[in-house]
Amino acid sequence: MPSSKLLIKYGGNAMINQTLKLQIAQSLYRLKNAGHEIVLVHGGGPFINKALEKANIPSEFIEGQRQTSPEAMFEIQKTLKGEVNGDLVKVFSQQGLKAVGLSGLDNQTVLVSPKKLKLTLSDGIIDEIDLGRVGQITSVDPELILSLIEKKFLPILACIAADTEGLAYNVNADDFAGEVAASIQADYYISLTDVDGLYQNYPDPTSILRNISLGDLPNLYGKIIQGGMIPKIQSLENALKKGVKNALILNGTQPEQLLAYFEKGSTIGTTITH
Ligand code: X2W
Repeated sequence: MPSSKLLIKYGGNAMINQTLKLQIAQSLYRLKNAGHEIVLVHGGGPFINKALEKANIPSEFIEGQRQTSPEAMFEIQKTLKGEVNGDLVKVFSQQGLKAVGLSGLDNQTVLVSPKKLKLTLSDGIIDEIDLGRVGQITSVDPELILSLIEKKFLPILACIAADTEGLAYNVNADDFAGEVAASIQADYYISLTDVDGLYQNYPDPTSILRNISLGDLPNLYGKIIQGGMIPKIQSLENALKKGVKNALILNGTQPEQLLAYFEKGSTIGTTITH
């Protein structure tokens, strides 16, 4: 496969195990040596849950977005940047990956405004929910990321961004990854999930859809795209519409899938193209 610009979204259960993290780093090392340019965006939902619990801060998700008070934001920033990003940079650097830890705050790479969520209630009334410090991305400046990958660094971005005043906001990692993938015009936006792809009939492995097109997606929501997959696929769809060439769902708990797909050209995961 010719070398490509890869944006990889890493989060959820694929992150909580140190062995998996090490295997991902080793796979990325091989891909980078083969000439691919790699940018990693990470979440860390399970780590945030633990940190908020420890700090006795209640937390609730509304439509896949964590309602975030200023106190919660303080803990989230410490967890994502100080703990999760710091550890990824350490593990990846030890594998020779020239890892650089960043967030959307660096060079104002990602700017946000407060996210407004409108819910239609059963009686048809539209309610606007205040999510607190949850950011809706308004712009991404790709310059810093592009200059790093050009010099063979591997930027690792935590999904935190600020408004124009510098106030920090929590951004859903899938939303963040999709917008960054679009801004750098990635050849592949790879979402490392906990499953092997998009199933027509979960968990029958023969029912995984291997190739679908952007135009197929509207008919699949609510049918085979359900629950936690909805925001992930919406983020892939958004990125494709903004110029990303391919979107790919792989299983992050099976790190060998990255090499199987990009080195061996194996038919695995689900690829979404234009
Ligand atoms: C997410 C950010 C982390 C994330 C949160 O607070 O959990 C919002 O919901 P995963 O591991 O990719 O789920 N932010 C606004 O998305 O992490």
